[in-house]
Amino acid sequence: MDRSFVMVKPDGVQRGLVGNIVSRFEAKGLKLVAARFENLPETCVTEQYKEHLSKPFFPSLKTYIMGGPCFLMVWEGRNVVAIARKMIGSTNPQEAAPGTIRGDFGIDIGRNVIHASDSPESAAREIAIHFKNNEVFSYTRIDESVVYEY
Ligand code: D4T
Repeated sequence: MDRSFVMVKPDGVQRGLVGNIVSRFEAKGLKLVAARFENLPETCVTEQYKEHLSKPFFPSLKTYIMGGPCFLMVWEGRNVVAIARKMIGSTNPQEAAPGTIRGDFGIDIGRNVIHASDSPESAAREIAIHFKNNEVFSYTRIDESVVYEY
């Protein structure tokens, strides 16, 4: 099954949105296979956002992400990477469609509530940054036989 790395950013945690966000992914039929809170160390933030290191917004992005605990998750499901990106919406919450997480909960691009991997390759890289193999769990959700068309 496919996996994606999804992270509620500090603004989402501080606004009490973790439960709502987890509920949306669970109700979609996706399976939560790893989760924990963490104050991300600088090394993880620079590794996570390495393609943005030279961008003008990187210093404020780093301060924001390190400004409080993040809620880190791995979600599993068929085509989960593309599904999660659709569920979180466009990077700029003002352009994100209503019904998406950023569209429903955000206003500024620098406070866009949530991250989700943008490709299967990014997902594998990001999961390896944040989780050890034994922190990602394997179990069966009892609704899998009705969520998927076999
Ligand atoms: P993340 O990686 O956080 O899920 O965001 P996206 O994948 O949707 O968007 P991104 O990589 O282009 O941007 C990473 C992160 O930087 C912030 N950002 C971005 C910002 O503060 N100002 C900007 O102009 C841009 C482009 C928001 C998300």
